[in-house]
Amino acid sequence: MTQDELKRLVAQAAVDYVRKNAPQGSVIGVGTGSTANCFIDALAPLQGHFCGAVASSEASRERLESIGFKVFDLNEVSEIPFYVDGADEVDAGLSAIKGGGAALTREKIVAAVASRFICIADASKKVEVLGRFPLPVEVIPMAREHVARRLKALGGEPKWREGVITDNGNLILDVHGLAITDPVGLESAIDHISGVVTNGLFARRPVDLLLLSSADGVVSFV
Ligand code: ABF
Repeated sequence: MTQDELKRLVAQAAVDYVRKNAPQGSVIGVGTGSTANCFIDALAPLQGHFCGAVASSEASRERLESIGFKVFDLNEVSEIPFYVDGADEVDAGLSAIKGGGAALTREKIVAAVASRFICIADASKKVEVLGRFPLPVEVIPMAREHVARRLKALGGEPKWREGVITDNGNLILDVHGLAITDPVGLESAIDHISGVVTNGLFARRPVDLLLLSSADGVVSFV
C-alpha cells in the first residue's frame, strides 16, 4: 500500500470511531496535515452527526468549510469530545512530537480543550525514542536567538525554519539532535524559556487513543 492509502485507511478508521462514539450534535476537533486532511475528506458524510467543528489551523478551517462544515471559533465552544489529528512521531507511552506543519500551538490548545485526543498515523510514525524528527518550537520573533541559545544549552541543535510564519504571527525553531527519553520533563523545560510560545511535545497531555495503519490494517493503542 502507498503512504497515501495508509493515511486514508487510518482516517476512515477514525471516522468510524467518532461516528460510534461522539454524541449526536457535538463539536468535533480537527487537526492539520495530510493525514488530518484525509480525515476531513472522510468526515463529509457525518455532517448531520456534528453541529460543527473546531480547526487547529486556517488551512483545516478552509478545508472543512469547503465540504460544508460549520467551523466554530474555539471561544464559542466549551466541550469537544474528540480531537482527531496526525503526528510526526509517537512513542510507546503515547507522547508525541507534533508541529511539522507549524500548527503546534493551536493543536495544543484544541487538544487541551478536548476530552479525548485521537492520533491518526501510519506505522512509520511509531518510534522507540522521540527526537529523530526535529522538535518544532514556536517562538516570539524578538526572542529567536535567545531561545536558540537556551535550546542549545538543553543539548539540541536549533534551526530557524526561515520563511515560515505561524497562524499566530510567530517563528519556528526546529530542534535537531535530541533523544527524548523524558518527554514530560523536556516539554516543561522548553516551555519555561522566555519567548517560547509552545513546543511540539505532547507529553503532559499525551495521545489518548493512537490509531496506526499498516498493510495489515489499523491497530489501536491506549
Ligand atoms: C499535524 O500534522 C502535525 O502536528 C504534524 O506535524 C503533522 C503530521 O502531518 P502528516 O499527517 O502530513 O504527516 O498533525
